[in-house]
Amino acid sequence: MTATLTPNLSATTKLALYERMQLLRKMEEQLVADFKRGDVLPGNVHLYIGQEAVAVGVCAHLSDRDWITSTHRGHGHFLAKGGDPTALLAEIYARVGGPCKGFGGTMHVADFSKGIVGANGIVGAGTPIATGAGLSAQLEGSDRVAVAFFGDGASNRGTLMESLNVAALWKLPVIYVCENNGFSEFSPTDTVTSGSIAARGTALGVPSVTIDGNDVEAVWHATEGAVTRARRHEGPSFIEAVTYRQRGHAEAEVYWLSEAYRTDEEVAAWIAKDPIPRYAAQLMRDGVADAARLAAIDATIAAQVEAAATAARASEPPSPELLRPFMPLGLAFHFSTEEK
Ligand SMILES: Cc1ncc(C[n+]2csc(CCOP(=O)(O)OP(=O)(O)O)c2C)c(N)n1
Repeated sequence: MTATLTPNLSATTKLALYERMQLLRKMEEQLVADFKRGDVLPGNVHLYIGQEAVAVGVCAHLSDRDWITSTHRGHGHFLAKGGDPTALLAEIYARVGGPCKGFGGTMHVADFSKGIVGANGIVGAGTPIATGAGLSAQLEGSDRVAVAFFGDGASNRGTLMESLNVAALWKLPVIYVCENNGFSEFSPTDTVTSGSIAARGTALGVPSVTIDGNDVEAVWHATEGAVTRARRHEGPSFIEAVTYRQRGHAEAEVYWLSEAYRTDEEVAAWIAKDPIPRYAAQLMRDGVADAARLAAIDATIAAQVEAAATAARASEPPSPELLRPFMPLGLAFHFSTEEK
């Protein structure tokens, strides 16, 4: 992978990384509260809390012309890539203001105008889609790049090997970002995953690194090299970002599970390495911002999230009429004759 290009980030960049991570965190804290209250959230959600440094450090290098594909745990990727917070909550709340007009929900948030090709409920389905986006960039001769975000569980799917193979062979501008968050549903990674995840890229000649995914600047630097390489048409890269899923696999798991699959001590040890307080401490230590400045950023984000939640709740549930163009012919005929 390309050596470090920008050794020192500017104070503006550092504060922007902090601010964006807080947006992701506070949006999902809103969802934790919504789930507990049970009034606006019509179903389950998979939260990204604890992994914010990955999406934010990667997407800081991307413009609206670049693409990302995401996973069932996709809210963070959507927001890091510049997706609209109100639209995101409206989709999750099943309201017409969402990108799928409330019919898709949490696992189908997308915004093509921002290069967000979409979250995806099928584990491992995003890697071939990002690879196809990379192929389209190559065919049009542009410097666009595509990023596939996926989990350690998805790294065991054949789709990843197929994607890496063709991307390496054709030197496609794709960055494969595996978020190794310690679990595939309720299975610890080392009980279902052989060998090193980054070695899956190395085996096919793709420059691959394993980094601390809770260190937003480490993610930023690794991605800078990978994006530069991709924009120069030098081919794909693979980043394994080691992080931790602080919440459950899904918020609803408290109703499904009869026994714990991890200890409180393990969770606490990782919360002590939470990427956001850790970065706040670093910014203060380095004199980039004092506590008051960071508190002001936090307050601004909290107000933004509250406004987004209020606006999303005010959005109407979608009318069944909106489904008509997508109905099978027979059902559409039934509806049309019923009205007469
Ligand atoms: C093809 C497929 N197989 C199984 C599932 C069920 N499933 C949903 S999430 C998940 C675990 C995914 O783990 P990982 O890729 O590590 O992502 P994480 O949940 O940790 O973010 C599984 C097995 C699915 N949605 N799709």
